[in-house]
Amino acid sequence: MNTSIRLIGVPTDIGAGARGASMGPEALRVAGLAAVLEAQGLSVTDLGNLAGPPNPWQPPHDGYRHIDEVRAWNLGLHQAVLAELRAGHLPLVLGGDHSLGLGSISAVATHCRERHKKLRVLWLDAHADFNTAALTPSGNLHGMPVALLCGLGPPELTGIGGHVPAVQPAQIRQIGIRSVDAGEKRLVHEHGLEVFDMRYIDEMGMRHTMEQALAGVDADTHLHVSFDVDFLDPEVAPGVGTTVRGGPTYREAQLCMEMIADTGRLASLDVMELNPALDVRNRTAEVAVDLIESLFGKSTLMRKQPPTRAP
Ligand SMILES: [Mn+2]
Repeated sequence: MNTSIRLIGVPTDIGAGARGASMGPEALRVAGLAAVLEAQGLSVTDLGNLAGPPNPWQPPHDGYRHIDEVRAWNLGLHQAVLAELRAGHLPLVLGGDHSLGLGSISAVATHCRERHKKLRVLWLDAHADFNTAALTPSGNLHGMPVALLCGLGPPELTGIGGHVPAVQPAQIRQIGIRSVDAGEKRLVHEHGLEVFDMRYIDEMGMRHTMEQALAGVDADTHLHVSFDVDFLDPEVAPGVGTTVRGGPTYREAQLCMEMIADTGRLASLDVMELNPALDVRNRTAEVAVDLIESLFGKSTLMRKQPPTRAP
């Protein structure tokens, strides 16, 4: 891969139900993200952090919390990601809460339309993030980005990329899901989202799951990964605001990342919801960096040619 990776920090918890994901970008830097990727021979440029409005910590208005601020952060992120893609770079978004998936993925979708590329989004998460204000009392927008991307929600947010819906449900595969509200489940089925939940992974294994999720990805496909750190089992990754028991183990997650890397099609990435305020000695950030390393091709495979590494 001769792509140049661009780190874009988005230090906000504007869409979350707990404060602290705003510190995520710095924790990933402290865990050595750039150095680890550079050690693999990749070119990495850290563009620093985007700026945006502070978190006013208000209750929901008309069913949504902080809609103006969420829009502002996502507009900025949309522009930043689109600029990097147009310049031929690989944007790696350091969140921040998962409401930022809206700005990031709407930009990726715009880019794919411009280049006539196929888009495949892998949504690695404990949650479907397919809520609407009618379904959730909390109004936290980090539970809604997939619905927003599919055109469900207020026009101030669904319209961020100028194309509604920004993506089609058929372009998305969700993996690791294990916490979905009843109404949300109905909506997910109505819209035909393809979901590989934990029951599926338990029964079929991660290898088969990833083969299915990646089926059809070819040389013409832009592969985007939106990695919510709560995808992982809380035993592995305690530093998130919305832990759900029963997630993938460290090794299952590694296999997931390695199989994505094997496609050679990864073209953009979000790492979201890391919350250092809830972490233990930055352990979760270090796990996330390990997994990102695998996503960019560090292999534990011994049976063929092991990758050549400097001693
Ligand atoms: Mn999420």
